[in-house]
Amino acid sequence: MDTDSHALSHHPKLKSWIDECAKLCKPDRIVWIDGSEEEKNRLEAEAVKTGEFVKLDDKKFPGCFYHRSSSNDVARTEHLTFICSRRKEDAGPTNNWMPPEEGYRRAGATLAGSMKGRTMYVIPFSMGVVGSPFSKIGVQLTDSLYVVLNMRIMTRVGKPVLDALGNDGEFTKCLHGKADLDISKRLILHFPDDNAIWSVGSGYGGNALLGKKCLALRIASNLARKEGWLAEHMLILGIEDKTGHTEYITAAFPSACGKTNLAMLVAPEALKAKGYKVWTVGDDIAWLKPGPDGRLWAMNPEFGFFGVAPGTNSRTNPHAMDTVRKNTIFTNTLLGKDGSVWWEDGDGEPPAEGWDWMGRPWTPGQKDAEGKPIVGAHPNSRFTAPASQCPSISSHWQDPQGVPISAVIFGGRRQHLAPLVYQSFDWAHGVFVGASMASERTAAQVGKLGEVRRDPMAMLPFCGYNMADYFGHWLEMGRAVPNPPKIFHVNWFRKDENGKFLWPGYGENLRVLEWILGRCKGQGKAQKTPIGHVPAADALDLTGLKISPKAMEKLLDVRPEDWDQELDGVEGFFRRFDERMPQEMWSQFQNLKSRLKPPVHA
Ligand code: GTP
Ligand code: SPV
Ligand code: MN
Repeated sequence: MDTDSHALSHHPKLKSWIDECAKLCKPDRIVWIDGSEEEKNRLEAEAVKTGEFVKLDDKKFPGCFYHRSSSNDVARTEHLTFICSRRKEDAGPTNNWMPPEEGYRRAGATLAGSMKGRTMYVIPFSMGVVGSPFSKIGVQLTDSLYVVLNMRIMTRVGKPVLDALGNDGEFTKCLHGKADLDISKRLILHFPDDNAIWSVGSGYGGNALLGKKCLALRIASNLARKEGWLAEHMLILGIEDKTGHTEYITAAFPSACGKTNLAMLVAPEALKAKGYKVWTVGDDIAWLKPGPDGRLWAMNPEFGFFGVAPGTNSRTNPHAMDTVRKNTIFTNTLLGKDGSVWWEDGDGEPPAEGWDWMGRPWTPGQKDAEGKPIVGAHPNSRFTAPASQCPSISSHWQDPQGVPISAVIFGGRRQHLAPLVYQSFDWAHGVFVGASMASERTAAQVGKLGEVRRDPMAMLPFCGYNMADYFGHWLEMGRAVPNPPKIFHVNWFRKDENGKFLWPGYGENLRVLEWILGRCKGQGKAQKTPIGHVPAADALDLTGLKISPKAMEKLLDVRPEDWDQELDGVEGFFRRFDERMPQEMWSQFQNLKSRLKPPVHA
């Protein structure tokens, strides 16, 4: 085996772990990633040579590349994702579990010799600013150039990370092998007791970029519980008012439910006129810690955005469009023969000729045998772009300790039921609101689209331990932070009887955020309902927005008889946690039940 001449580390445990993995996977070569520009150019050229990358038109898309993943490898595969804790109870009823020995054995069998003829890259990476006590270091071994080039955008990589790690620093051991991309052998395994992740048989997104969902959520949520903080599937944004004062909000929505869009929100004219500006701190993951001022602070551990392409255009998300103009990797969109990329509900006309996300020749308007239009881009096609390129990036996005949070928002995709916005009565009720939330399934994970499933705190696929303990930890955090954020729930996706969205969404969502921030300051008119405080009929600033009073009424409507039905779903879900469920969650459930159906007194 040809070992990299410039092995950069003097960390004995790191080196012996790499030796062990190399012995298993048997790569021809080991190459350490240093994070330099020279390295980037070299690896991109190599990826073009192997066919993993297609270089896009350099005038229209400078520094951009196209990649198509295997057609059965286009979204996270939750059924193949496991928490390998020592005891099954510690993974809880919502996670797949496998004994650690079995995980190592099964994945090891697939990894054995799988890197013959390939290069194993060593990627030292930091989630959070390099060297900060708020950050965590990982080292990913991978045989995928695509993964290397994505990790270089999504995380801080290379020499500075090894320097921060020193000779004996802690790091998460991340082993990733494509093997033969066979879905029947695919396994995404987390070993919280060993601070390790093994991923085999996938080369895409959250399955393969191990710093993201695997480390920054599943492993980090375990660390966070031990160390007294929270690792969450949340965007972070700042809202600056006309005095120049900025308040920060985090929001947890399930995958493909609007985090990137909200994080990059552009104020509608009427609110711009009031002096509001919105700043992006993060679009997918937040680490929240108690600050010395008694508030909860949030930081974005990532360095780039891995965003959904379809639906992104200059009207819905102009800042995302500006962000992806250069130095961006596009995955599974349409590839034009003119070296362009395009996706459904994107900007402008599609190219006259191209290849769809499966590599088949594609022309606009093409239909399948049943006469249905053939999409050019996979619904979960994505862009990978540096966060620094976002025009609305906050000047505080790289503050190691993050920003102080005024409001936490939970939200889902619900055609019916959930009103546009409501406020919880207090922290414990807010934790209940998060724990009982549900959303319709999207294309970001393999499974039946549109099916309503319970997705507490948008963490169902990402919490690395028993969620009953996780709810308990959330309750505990409320007690540990003297001045915690207020907790809200939003739903941009309520539909009318014709199946049309009632709320225009996107930039207009700032009208809701304005009410939320008002409520945090004890302002903002509200009406009390059984589920929480909903804006009073005239409380949202709707200046310049064409929306009928009837639509607004429907958006804010809370119908006890519908919620009564919802209770069954919540109860069934909570019961899955047996004795482990904190009593407080059941008290909250009973309280909601009696608010919906006040007991009749004789
Ligand atoms: P992940 O990256 O998978 O975690 O997704 P995300 O939560 O960041 O979702 P994203 O912002 O990428 O939005 C997903 C889809 O929802 C896109 O097709 C958007 O166009 C659409 N969307 C986002 N915000 C809104 C909104 O306010 N209203 C409506 N109707 N659609 C929205
Ligand atoms: C999500 O699915 O929530 C994503 C994309 O952000 S992935 O990185 O694939 O998890
Ligand atoms: Mn996400």
